[in-house]
Amino acid sequence: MFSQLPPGFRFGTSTAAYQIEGAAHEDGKGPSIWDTFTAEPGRIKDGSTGDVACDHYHRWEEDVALLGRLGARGYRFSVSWPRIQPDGRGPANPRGLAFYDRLVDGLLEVGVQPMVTLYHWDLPQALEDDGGWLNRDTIDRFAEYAHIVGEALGDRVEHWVPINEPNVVTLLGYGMGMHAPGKALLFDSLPVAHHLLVAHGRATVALREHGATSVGCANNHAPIWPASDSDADVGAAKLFDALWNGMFAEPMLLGRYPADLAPLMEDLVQEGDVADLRQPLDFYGVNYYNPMKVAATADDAPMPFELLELLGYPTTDFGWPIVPDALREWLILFRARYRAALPPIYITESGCSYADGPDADGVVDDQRRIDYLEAHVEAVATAIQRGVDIRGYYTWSLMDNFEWAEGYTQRFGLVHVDYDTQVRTPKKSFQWYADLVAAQPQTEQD
Ligand code: GCO
Repeated sequence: MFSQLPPGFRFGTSTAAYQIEGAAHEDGKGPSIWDTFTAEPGRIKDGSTGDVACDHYHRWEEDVALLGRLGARGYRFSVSWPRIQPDGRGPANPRGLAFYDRLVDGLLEVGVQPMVTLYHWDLPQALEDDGGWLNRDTIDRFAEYAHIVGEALGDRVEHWVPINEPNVVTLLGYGMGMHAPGKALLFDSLPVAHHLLVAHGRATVALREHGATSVGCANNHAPIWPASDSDADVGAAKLFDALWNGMFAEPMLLGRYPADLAPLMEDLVQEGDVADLRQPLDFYGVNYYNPMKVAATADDAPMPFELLELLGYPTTDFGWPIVPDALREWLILFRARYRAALPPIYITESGCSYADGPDADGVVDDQRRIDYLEAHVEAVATAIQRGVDIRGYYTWSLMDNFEWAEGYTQRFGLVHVDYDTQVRTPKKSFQWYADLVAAQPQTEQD
């Protein structure tokens, strides 16, 4: 299907703890900021929570069996910090650790290699009560947590991602209030970005002390397109590009903030921070969905930019534009920009929301998802041909799950989940992906 993909190219799937596990108050797990946020009226589109989600905490063996049947060698999941340290500090909760211990062993038994995300947004509420990521002390708490998980799982996990999408945590969680913890601090959220970056570096060091041989990242990146070629719109797009993309890529890869943002960050940078945050990465994870269109705003507007709908492209059921060529071109530009500083890339998230459900025969015909995946894998394959070192593609997501502020109104899975019965139904795209994986030549170590 994609002859130009190198042998051993890794296909995988991705999920996250709060979005699939459920068991939100079970076996000693403490509350996370998402347990708090979803309980606040009006925060979630359908008023739902992750209390049950896909009940993966209890059905993990069934889900591991699905992964074995899919045959994709990679599976990216996250560890719930409050399941390990209920208050975000102190000794580990043995029942929490035991869950992930069993999960990792179960995955390895069916030939699936774990890619573990330490933080996929579910901060222990107790730490948020002390300021959360606005509080520098959370960096030390995160390093302590990384040591605990690294010691417990470091001998069996293939790839590690300390923090998922620090830009979304910063801008949506603390800047705009659209995600937990729901703070709308605008530019006063920038300390969060710095603390996340230092925490990422400290966790990388901690994981490596426990034998981790592959630590990377999972940064949400998007091509930022100005609404017009006016100086104002071009300037606004450049600023948003620095905030959304450069704010996290430049420090991780070059040990510095983008020039436009450095003056805003310099007072936050303490002795040793740059050395901490700039740990060499073994891989660079890219979460890609679509380009973003940005326009300038009026002088008295709260922010100097605004996101506009990107028209002229087909869209998913979530309304997100489908632009696989933008992924290809962005990867080529990204490599040209960072060249020797850039380690091999994994696409750690790429996927689409389509509402297709089972028909009268129980078949979920999500041909649109197949078309989407084919186009985006093709874009990756062409980028590889054009010289970008990309080692794998992890689609978001293995199964339909809790889509943050959208609740359960969006379905991203290769597997349909009936939330009333918890019945899993592999969609047509599941078999297509399984066939794609089977057609991909593996190397002996895979
Ligand atoms: C993200 C998160 C995922 C989302 C997915 C669809 O990239 O926002 O990592 O948790 O569910 O991307 O929005």
